[in-house]
Amino acid sequence: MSEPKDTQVSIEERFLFDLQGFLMLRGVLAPDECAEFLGVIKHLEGQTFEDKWMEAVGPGRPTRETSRRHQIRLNGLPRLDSIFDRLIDHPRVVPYLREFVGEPQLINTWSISKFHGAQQGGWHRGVPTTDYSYRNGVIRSRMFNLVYFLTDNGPEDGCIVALPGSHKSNFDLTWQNYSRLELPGTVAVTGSAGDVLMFSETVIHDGLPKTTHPVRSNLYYNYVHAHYNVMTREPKNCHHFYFPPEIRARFTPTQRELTAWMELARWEY
Ligand SMILES: O=C(O)CCC(=O)C(=O)O
Repeated sequence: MSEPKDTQVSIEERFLFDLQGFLMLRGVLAPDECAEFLGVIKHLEGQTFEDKWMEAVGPGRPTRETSRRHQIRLNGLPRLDSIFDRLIDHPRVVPYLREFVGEPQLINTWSISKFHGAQQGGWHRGVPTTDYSYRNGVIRSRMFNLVYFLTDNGPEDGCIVALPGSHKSNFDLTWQNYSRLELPGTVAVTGSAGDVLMFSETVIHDGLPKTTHPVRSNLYYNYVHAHYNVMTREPKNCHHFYFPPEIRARFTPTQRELTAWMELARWEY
């Protein structure tokens, strides 16, 4: 895999991403596309999954997680429906993946639907601040998340909340001592259905409580640099990270390139 020479990412976007640790892309999905994804998510959320793979590999994260009240999370989206393949290499986001990650590889995919009454989750970052760098004119975010908003994410809809600049903060606070927007500098990251939030996983973030009634559903596509060892990260989640050959056989060349690590990993049971 080689580093791209040309970039479609503007200097203003590079500036803002480096400053904040995240960027919004507006209007990536059309309303009918959001409706199509929402229909599939709703159908899947109503199903039960046997997760027989756990018999062979031991306990892990279930496909359908409901441990948080008023919230449903589905793990390993392309395993559940081929509709999710197309977001692996959405043409609007691929230039940003290449610009900010360098050699991006898809590691994890999930959805979160939040319903009225869902509570704040807990502040976190996926990787330490040392996994963000700017050197010789090149931004590198070792772990990078794309969040596709399928519904509006208003401030009361349980939207994501983030601390701009925390991808290079030199101080850590006891994050969990601060609820909602009390953590100094935090902002509610709002947007409309069809928008995409892109952020470095070094940014401190969380989800706000949901006080409104219509469901809020987002899709999360998490990428790492090719040098990152995917399978040691979270052994209980490997089933959802890894797609078997029969799934990758239907992928486009770019989708295969962005999941190439799966040809090297052994995950048979
Ligand atoms: O969408 C949310 O409520 C927060 C999601 C989040 O922080 C995560 O999945 O890591």
